Amino acid sequence: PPGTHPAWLPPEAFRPIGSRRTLVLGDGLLTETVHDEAARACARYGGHVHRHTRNEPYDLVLALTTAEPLPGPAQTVLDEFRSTTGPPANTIGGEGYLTARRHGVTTVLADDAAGLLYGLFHVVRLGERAFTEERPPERHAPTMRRRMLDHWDNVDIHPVMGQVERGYAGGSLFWRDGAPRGDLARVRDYARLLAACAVNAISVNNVNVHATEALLLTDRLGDVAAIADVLRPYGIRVHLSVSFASPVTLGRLPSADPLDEDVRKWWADVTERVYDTIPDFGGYVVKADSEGQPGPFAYGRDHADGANLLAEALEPFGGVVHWRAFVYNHRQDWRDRSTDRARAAHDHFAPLDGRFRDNVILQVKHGPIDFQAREPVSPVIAAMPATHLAVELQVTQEYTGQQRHVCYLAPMWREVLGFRPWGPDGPAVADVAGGVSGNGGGLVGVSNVGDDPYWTGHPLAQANLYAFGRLAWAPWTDPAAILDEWIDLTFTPAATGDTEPAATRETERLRHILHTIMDDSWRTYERYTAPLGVGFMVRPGHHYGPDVDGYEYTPWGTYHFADRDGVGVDRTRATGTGFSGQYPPAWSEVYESLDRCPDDLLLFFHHVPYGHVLHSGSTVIQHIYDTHFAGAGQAVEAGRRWEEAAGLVDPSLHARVTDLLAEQIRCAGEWRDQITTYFFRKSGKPDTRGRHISR
Ligand code: BDP
Repeated sequence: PPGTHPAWLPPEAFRPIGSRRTLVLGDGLLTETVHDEAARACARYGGHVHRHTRNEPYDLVLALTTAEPLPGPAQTVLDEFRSTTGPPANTIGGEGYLTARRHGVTTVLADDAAGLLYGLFHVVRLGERAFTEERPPERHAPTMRRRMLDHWDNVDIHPVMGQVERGYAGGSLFWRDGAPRGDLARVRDYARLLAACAVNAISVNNVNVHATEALLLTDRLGDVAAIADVLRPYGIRVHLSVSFASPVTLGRLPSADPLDEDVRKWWADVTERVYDTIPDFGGYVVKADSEGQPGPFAYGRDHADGANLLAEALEPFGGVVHWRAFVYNHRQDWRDRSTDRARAAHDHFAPLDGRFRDNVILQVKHGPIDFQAREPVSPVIAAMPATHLAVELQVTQEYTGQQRHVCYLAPMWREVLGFRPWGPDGPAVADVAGGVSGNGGGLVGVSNVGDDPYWTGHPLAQANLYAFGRLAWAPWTDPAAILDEWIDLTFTPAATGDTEPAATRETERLRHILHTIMDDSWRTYERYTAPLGVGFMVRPGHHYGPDVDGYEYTPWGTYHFADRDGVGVDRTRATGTGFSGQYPPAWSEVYESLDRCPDDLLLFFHHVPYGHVLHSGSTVIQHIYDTHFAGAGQAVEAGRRWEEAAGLVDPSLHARVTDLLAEQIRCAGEWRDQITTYFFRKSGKPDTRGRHISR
């Protein structure tokens, strides 16, 4: 709740029972953080933390494998692990940890201090269970080494976008009215929150780099360094979004041409200064030649030239450039039906595969268009085997309810990460982003956090932040299991009851209510908004609420082509834009075939008559009516279920969610009415179930 902080460590771990003791062994900044966390918990619940092995019994041992000598319980666990798994699998590895409970002692071992920190949070997740049953050694290591959140935060308030572009959780954590916010305690809490789900990188400013923000690279670098200092103890490296035109706008050079010697020198010098100031600086994020941002096209160069320019400057310091593949023409001639925005990223980037330097990460939005509630997976992900690819997700709910609607996104992300672009026997998206030994581009999310007391505006949107980190670490995890973890970490029994069995019962009731509301909430949202993968029926500009034709006759390239006979975008090779041909055969054949194309994506790939029969047996028009009535009804049902949570959660949190659900119900009804009316008028086809559709 606002103004308080949750109990981070389970009381069970630190209650002074008998000889309860915690041992933290090892060196390095992050080991100090682990120690401080443990010490803080002990101060709160009792118990003692030791830094050196003594001849005493321990309940919790947190140690680096390099600590000499390892205390008995830790050595036993390490020996058992090594004897049961042969090399090379018997190493723990970077950021990984080994947990076990043997002979009444819970142990976490890691090769590096980041692993120790993540192991500590694993114990937190386990709660009491970490200290009850015996457990054999279990190794946990991240699938993706890069787990990053991009903040679309402006330093100055932007006249249209405000302090945070597409932010729905108040102001920025970092900036206010053109200056650093100065509340580093809050940034520290944020770092801790991110470490709890193992996010290890952030960028601190908007990808649309305006004049003030551009200065973070040079004159205002000290502001970035101050943030980096606070994030460092939690293992988080800072990145900056930079403008490709910086050599001109900041360096007063006549050009930003990536092949110009003066330009290369400018970036090299500036980058050296960055690393003098922030030695563990992560690197640059670049949006170029997109939606008005400058880029290499102005100089007749391509995006490999552009990305390599910055990569060259960062390389001596171990930095990376996150170069975004979100490049398209937002001033298309909408009357020319052969142009297709969905094609753009693949058209621009696939031919460049193999030309990027090793420290370039091409950051690809998960879908080919723009974070709609339903899109196919971007074909770029399968098209660039010689390039490090990161998959970009939108944690901030721009197109999924703007943190006024409940929309738990982990099921969508899990589908994306599990998608196999080459067919059932090929690697999945998670394998591509993970790369060999985790060294792929990883997962990047656009942050949904702001200075709101609940961090994310809608308290239930916190689950998306948490799930993002967990899926970047372990992409095969069941979204419902992640939700359980989040529920356990967020709603402590202490807040819900007094005696233990009663508290447990209440927690379980709350858990059931939250699952009922959240598990299917993404599909509910999909049902009452744009149908069958067609996307973009939102109000132009702010993108909240329905406006079916809002973008239909504009230069943005996002059309549904509804007329009296049918709806959808023909993206086939035979008769349409040819986008479907950008996939490997396993999927291009599926998507192109009217018979095989999944219902969910039908209108993304095909223009069909309203009477077209789906796999579900329903017609397109009837499906549109049915899903919109069903989805809006499910929003009402979510509101009803939440009423049952009164008394189970903090009253102010309950009130906040109640208000937001009222807005979701209103807005879902508006979507239902506008979409059903629109399609009824276009098609003239009545609802076979006779529900009221206004004319
Ligand atoms: C779109 C947002 C816009 C962002 C853009 C991006 O509407 O505000 O600048 O994505 O990803 O979804 O750069």
